[in-house]
Amino acid sequence: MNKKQCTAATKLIEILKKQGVECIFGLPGGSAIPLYDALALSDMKLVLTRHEQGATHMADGYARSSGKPGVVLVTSGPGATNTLTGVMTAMMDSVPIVVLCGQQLTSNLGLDTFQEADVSGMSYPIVKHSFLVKDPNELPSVINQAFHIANTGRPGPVIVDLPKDVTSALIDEDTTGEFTLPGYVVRKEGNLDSIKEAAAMISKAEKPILMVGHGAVISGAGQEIKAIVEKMQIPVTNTLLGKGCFPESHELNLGMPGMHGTAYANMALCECDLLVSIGARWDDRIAGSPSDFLPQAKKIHIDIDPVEINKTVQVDCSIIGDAKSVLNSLYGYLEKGNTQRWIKLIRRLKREYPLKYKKEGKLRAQHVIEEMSRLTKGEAIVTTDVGQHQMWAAQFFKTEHTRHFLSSGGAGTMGFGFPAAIGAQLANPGRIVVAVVGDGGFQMTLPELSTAVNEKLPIKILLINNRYLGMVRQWQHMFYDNRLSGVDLEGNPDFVKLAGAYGCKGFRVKRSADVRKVLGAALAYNDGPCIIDAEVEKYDNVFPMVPSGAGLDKMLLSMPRNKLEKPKGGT
Ligand SMILES: Cc1ncc(C[n+]2csc(CCOP(=O)(O)OP(=O)(O)O)c2C)c(N)n1
Repeated sequence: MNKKQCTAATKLIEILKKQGVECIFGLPGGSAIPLYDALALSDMKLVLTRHEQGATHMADGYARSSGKPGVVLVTSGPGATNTLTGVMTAMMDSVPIVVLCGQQLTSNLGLDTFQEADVSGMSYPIVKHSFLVKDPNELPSVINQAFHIANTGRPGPVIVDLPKDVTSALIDEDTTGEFTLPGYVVRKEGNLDSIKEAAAMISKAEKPILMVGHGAVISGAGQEIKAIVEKMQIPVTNTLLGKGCFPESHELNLGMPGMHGTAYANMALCECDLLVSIGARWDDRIAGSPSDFLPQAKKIHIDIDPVEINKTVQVDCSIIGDAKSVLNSLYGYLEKGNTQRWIKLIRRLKREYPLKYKKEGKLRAQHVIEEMSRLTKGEAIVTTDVGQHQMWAAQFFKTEHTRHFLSSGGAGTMGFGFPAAIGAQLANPGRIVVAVVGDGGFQMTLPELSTAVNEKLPIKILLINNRYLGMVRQWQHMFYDNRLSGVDLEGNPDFVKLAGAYGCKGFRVKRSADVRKVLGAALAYNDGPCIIDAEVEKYDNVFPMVPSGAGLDKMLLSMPRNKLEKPKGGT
């Protein structure tokens, strides 16, 4: 080997380090061996996962909780296609991950050779960008571009497909990997005229609400939101992914709006005269019927991605820019109005329509989640899976800090919660990490228990075990005459024994009276992951509920006596 040359794979690891990468999540295979070989020769940490989907959700949880891109390294063909659910999950929620895929030799591409799959081609609808590298000399620049694209503007996943001959080739050791991307422009500051227009609308509104979404979390706009709320006395509702950006203990916090939002958030939205979306995209869990969404209210939309403006809900004023920067300049133009009567009404709604659940009878999921929230005092990083437990976590796990509530919002990917907790715990070694999962979704990425045990991560897996695919059962109960079809999880394992088999600790709780004691013991156990198998009421439903496709004014506070029509929305 010429002294001044190194393999492109070695260069790649060097560039990852320069990008600040601390660890890589993945699983090897033939076409990725040169990359794993370069890893072995470096001091980069590898987290060996049991499945590539798990690796992708780990990188995602790492990124959501830290703000730094997560990195995945897998092999070609099935290794690469196994990442696609995780890539779609990251895309739907604007999460920066870089997925490096081994690939067949460039000379074999298109010949249906062993484990050849056109992953860059098949990924285009679900990535921010995909690269297929054919020239080893371009690899360093492409890797730098991948990080730049993933983590600037509206973040998102980037796939880099790396043929084996490319990663094995020798390249100049001095290659720095510079690049220019003239077509890729990120607008940070908002248009000043639009900012002034928005400020005037907010200043004169009598019943305004701020709706804070993931864009506000990503831009780190928490302080700016708090400053505006306190100056203007405006209540705040946070989307599922906006949880924690504005403290939920604040008296002007309304919690989550929409399908399973708080009654007081939905009622206040139906009354407001101005709704300001800060990095929230009016998604169909909130604006079930976008064409007549809150017709009484003027709407302002602040978003870094111009594509989101007027995509579903038509707005009166839009500002394209980074939330933190836009709110910073907006603050200076705001003149305090009078929202006293509005705040009085908000207080009354919060008092009269609190979140509630039955305390008597069998153990309730809400009780277990609420107690875990109480014991961790808003300081835990919480990940969720998808289903009823996710919505109860959104309702009852109070979040005080930004990047402390991680959930698959847009994609609703079952199997996300537990591996995301592994990524979050690795990025935040000193924090308590709680994964709230259902017995259905947990079993989709369960083998990652080995990964968590190997890494000795003290994750608390709070398993809300109702022995059903609960959220689907709820819909069949409410809208399909309780004809249960394909939802009974008969055949579940004994999760405490299962924990033992993986070398992790298992706890079980069946009675309300034992909840505090068992959760306390789990929180005190820090030698590795533990499963808390909470055997909860099987037939509980999540309320409030706005049937999919309906307006917020159609919210149900409990199961009505009359037969319900099938929901109009798609999901
Ligand atoms: C990968 C995937 N498959 C199917 C679904 C559809 N789905 C949404 S919620 C749900 C039930 C989840 O059951 P469980 O994990 O036990 O949680 P629970 O609702 O009981 O709390 C299903 C099947 C999904 N969101 N993701």
